Formats: sequence, C-alpha cells, structure tokens
Amino acid sequence: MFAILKLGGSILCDKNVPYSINWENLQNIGIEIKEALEYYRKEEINLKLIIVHGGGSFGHPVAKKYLKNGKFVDMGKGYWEIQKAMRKFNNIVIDELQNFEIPVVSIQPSSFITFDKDLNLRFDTNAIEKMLEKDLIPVIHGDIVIDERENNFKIFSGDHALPHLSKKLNPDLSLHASDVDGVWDTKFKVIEKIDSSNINKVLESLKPSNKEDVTGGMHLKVMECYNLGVKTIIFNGSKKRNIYNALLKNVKGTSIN
Ligand code: IP8
Repeated sequence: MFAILKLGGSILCDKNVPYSINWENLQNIGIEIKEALEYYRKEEINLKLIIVHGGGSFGHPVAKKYLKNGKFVDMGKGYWEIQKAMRKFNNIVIDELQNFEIPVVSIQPSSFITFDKDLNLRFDTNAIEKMLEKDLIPVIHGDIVIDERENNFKIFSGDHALPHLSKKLNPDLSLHASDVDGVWDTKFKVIEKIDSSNINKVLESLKPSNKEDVTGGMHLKVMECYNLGVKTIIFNGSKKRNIYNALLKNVKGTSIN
C-alpha cells in the first residue's frame, strides 16, 4: 500500500496567529498515522507513505511581506526568510512525528526544486523513491522556489507537491486533509464527486479560502489534481479519526476523478 497524504497548514496551525501550532491536531495526527502504520503491519502489508504539509501560519504571512502586486520583491532577504519560516515549521512537524517513532525525514523544496520557463516543475524524486524503498517517510512541504520565468520566484505549494508526486509515483491513495469536510457547492453542501461533468461549474464557484493565503486555496487543490488526472479525496483532517480512516481508505469527503 502506497499513500501520499497532504496535511493542510490550516489543520496544523491557527492561520490567524503567526507562528502558531495547533498542538492538539498535530498530536492526534501523529497518533493516527502511527496507528495506521501498525494496522498495516499487523495485516502484513507494508504501508509506504509520503507526507506533504502546507505553509500554515509560518510560510504564508512571511511570503506575503515580500509580495507586491503579485510579484516577489527584495528577495535577497525574502528567499531565506521564507525558507527559514518553513524550516522552523517543518522541524516542529518532523520532531512531533518522530516523538511517535514515525520514521519521517525532511525534504526541503527551496534547495532543489524549480519551476522552468514553461511553468513545469523540475523536481527530481530519485532520493524520495530511494527513501521509500528503505521504509523512511519523506516529509515535503510548501516553500519558496526559483521560477525560471522573469518573475524569478514562486511559491511551491503543497497543492503542487501532492498532484505532482501522485502523477509521477502513482500511489494507491492520494489524500488531501483540509480543515473543511470537502469542496462546498454554493449552498455549503459538500460535493461528493468532481469529474468532467461538473468541473467547470465547481472551479467557477471557488475562490481562495483565506486572504492570508498566498496560494490558491481550494481552487488550486481541485485544479491541480483534475488537470493532472490525479484521483484524490479532499476531506476534513481536523476531525478525530479521519486521518486514520483516510489511510485505511475509509473517509468521506469530495473525490476528484
Ligand atoms: O500552504 C505554501 O504552501 P501551501 C508555502 O501548501 C508557503 O499552499 C511558503 C507559503
């Protein structure tokens, strides 16, 4: 069994309070991932896992300081400040998961990932694949990266990482843990399934979820997965047992096909 799980920054932090951690959620997530690993071990199934996490109240407020009219400015300082904020956040996530003896290792996108001139990701996954073979759990996160177009810099979102890795590595499960029960329709009812029959309507109604976010909220999640043809489920990762249930293929949310 091979799963890629994105933990939205909103479930790991209070997005309105810079540098805040939602310790209760982070600990529950640690417990539930550990339990899922144990469940599969007892079934004599090897669960291979990649974890992705977003920028939360670390990456977003710092990145926002360096964005002027949609372009990054003063990036001599900005690059390392955004990287540093994400380094701090990733350290906390990694340390907490390691406290549960989960064999997580950190992957820092700003060190080796770029967007090329056509906005395609240049993202070598060889080390990640080799880590998986050794039963390590790579943890990759949203970050600042070089954009080879004239703009020069771009946010690499966890919502780029999950579909890109899923497309390339073809997991059995691609999971988007968000802070809502799924993608809402205009009446705040969860849409069970997004496919070619309703994608345009859904994208039209979606707007970035939070004004503190420098990436694209639900719109980016849906669009990136749909455009790459990645099957995924968007579910509420802040509800207890949902991370465990999702890793056991048993969670409710919005599926994208
Ligand atoms: O929260 C954003 O990642 P996301 C990363 O997954 C930064 O979109 C640095 C803001």
